[in-house]
Amino acid sequence: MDKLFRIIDANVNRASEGIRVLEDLARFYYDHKEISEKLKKLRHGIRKGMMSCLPQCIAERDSADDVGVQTSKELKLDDKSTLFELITANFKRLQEALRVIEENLKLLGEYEKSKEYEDFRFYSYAVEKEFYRLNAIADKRKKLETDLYCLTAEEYSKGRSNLDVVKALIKSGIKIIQYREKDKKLLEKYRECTEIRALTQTAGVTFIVNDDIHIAMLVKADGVHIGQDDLPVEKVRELVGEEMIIGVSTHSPEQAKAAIAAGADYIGVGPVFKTFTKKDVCDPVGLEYLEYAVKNVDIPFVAIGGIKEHNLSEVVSKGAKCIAMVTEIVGADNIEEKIISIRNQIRNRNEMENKKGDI
Ligand code: TZP
Ligand code: MG
Repeated sequence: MDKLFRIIDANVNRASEGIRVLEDLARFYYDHKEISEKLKKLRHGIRKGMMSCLPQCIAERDSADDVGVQTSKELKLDDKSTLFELITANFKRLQEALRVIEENLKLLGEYEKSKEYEDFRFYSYAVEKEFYRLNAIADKRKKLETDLYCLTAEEYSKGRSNLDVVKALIKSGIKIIQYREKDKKLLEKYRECTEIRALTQTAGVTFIVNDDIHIAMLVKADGVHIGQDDLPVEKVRELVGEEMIIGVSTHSPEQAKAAIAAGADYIGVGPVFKTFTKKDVCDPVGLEYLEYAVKNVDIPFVAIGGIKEHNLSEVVSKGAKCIAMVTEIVGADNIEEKIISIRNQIRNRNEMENKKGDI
């Protein structure tokens, strides 16, 4: 029976090492204090629970003669290439180790203690779920990192189809495209979105569908964008899951706070200026709400509404990092040239602002 301590020893180490990998990811990669603390406490609990039998564990330890080491090297089953794989592997390592400890403690007549390790295991399932959410948020943030957010609007596209516009946007290096189409039938919208999804997928462009959650889900878009009068964000999340981006149009600090609390991944901030593109939109909120967002909103946000080349610098100098334009781009004679010109302006203005900051 003493050999059972060898198994327990190996699995306390296995569990603690698995947690360490996760704890350091939470702490240094995701900067997430709460999850890193939870994992730290779990690691201490697992070690502390075994302190009383540490002498027997050490006595039975014989890593030099472990018959499993060579197998592990030969099989290379532990190779990984994504963070997701790393996270999954280490939670599984932790949970399997806890189960092994649990079972062996029973044989050693330590039933009560085995139940403590069962509790640790169940706790780890809950933290695993939180961790996956963290990973999903990080993935979604990466998809939202860009300067220019473009939307379709066929009626302002100078006779070009939504698809033609999307192709021109992709060719110009645009990294986020929203399909926004208020006048077409559902089936036509679905068909267009299917094609746009294929094009954006190939090009590595983030694709967001406005309003139609079911279309976003069916075509496997990266995200869905909803307004204040659409379904509540929490309910949309229930439908689309953690991996899909949810964007919400907001027009005031109160709406921003509510959207963030409800789990939005980014918010639209606007309309900054008067716009005729959105029919049912409120009056412009001006640069004031944008200033609020720059100072207070800690999720990605997109400045939108009436932004054109001639007023772009005002928006950039207020600190907006991502700017959405509809008619200015889809209605341009030459979309590619327009985008080059807008991007130059954004870059120049940012450089000016940075220089000001250096003085
Ligand atoms: N949401 C707030 S304003 C707006 C949307 C979709 C329309 C912006 O269009 P434009 O042509 O850039 O003013
Ligand atoms: Mg809407």
